[in-house]
Amino acid sequence: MKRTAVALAHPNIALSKYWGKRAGGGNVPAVPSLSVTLAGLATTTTVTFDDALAEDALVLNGAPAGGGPLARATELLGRVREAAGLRARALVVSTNDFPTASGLASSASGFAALAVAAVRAAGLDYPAERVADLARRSSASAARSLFGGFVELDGEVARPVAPPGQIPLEVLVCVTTEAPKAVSSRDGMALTAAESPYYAGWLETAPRLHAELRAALLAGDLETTCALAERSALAMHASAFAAGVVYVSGATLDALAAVRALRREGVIAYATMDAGPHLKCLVHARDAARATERLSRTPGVLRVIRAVAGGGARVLPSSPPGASDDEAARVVDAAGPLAEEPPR
Ligand code: 2P0
Repeated sequence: MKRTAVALAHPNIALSKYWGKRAGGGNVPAVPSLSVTLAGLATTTTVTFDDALAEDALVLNGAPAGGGPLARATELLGRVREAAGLRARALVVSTNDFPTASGLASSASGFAALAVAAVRAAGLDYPAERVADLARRSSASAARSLFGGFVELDGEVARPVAPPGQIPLEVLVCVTTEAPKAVSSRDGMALTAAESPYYAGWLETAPRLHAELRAALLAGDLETTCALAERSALAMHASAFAAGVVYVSGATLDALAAVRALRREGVIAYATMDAGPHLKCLVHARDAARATERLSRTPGVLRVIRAVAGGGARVLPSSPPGASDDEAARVVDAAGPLAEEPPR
């Protein structure tokens, strides 16, 4: 027998950053974070539990994947199998409609889409919060992609805090390299915690920046929200830098200088960076075209991807070959609880 479901999730960019994990395991962040889920870029994932399969299998962007990516998918599938009392192995087919080296966290949208599709295919009746918890165990930032708009992850719990239209924000992703990152987030966090003299400072600073940013966002204050986001990114990178974990490149710093030059000209533009050299410019929507033009001609910036806030992860209708009509209908009906909120 085959049980299948398809899900879609968008990447997210943290405004207040998660960096570091609580002791004791379970992949629980040491500090709260707040992100914006991006529209227009998506991972689509199909999970098919199939009694005829001997092992789980993963196809990523059209190519069979093994090693670490397959092991991490299998770990999530194992949790779902255990909860659902299923023994069948699964075929996972996952596709990003954005380049993997774009600096957009494909693990966030990837594990969010995988969690939604696996839960649905297994027939588990989980609310979004519980699916987010499942995704968090695989990749903490993935928990935030379950929800649309502006989303908080505090300890083990992810929750939406404001709708996509809360502030007129555009995110300009400045791609600075096509190469994969040298140090994974996971390793970078572990090194920072173990070796940075400034990690304690980060742990003390991050919750305060997060609370201030959250309050500014809820007040509809775009400029303070973005200014605090830049502070959070710089504090995170400073703590990592001191452990020898350097994600920025010369191009990142040139783009940062361009963002600051825009600011001196009166544009509301701030910068954030994640575990790689790409810079994301947080800009007022009215100035997004001007900022894109400026950043596009900054040396070292290969291209600029524009994005706005979007919706949460959701089940897509599917009529898999071999599924009974009942099964196909069940998957379609199931789109309800995790459906995207209507556009605003
Ligand atoms: C964030 N990042 O808040 C921070 C800022 C990157 C820099 O969350 O170990 O892939 O799988 O939980 O979620 C990237 O880390 O790490 C991340 P794991 P994840 O977006």
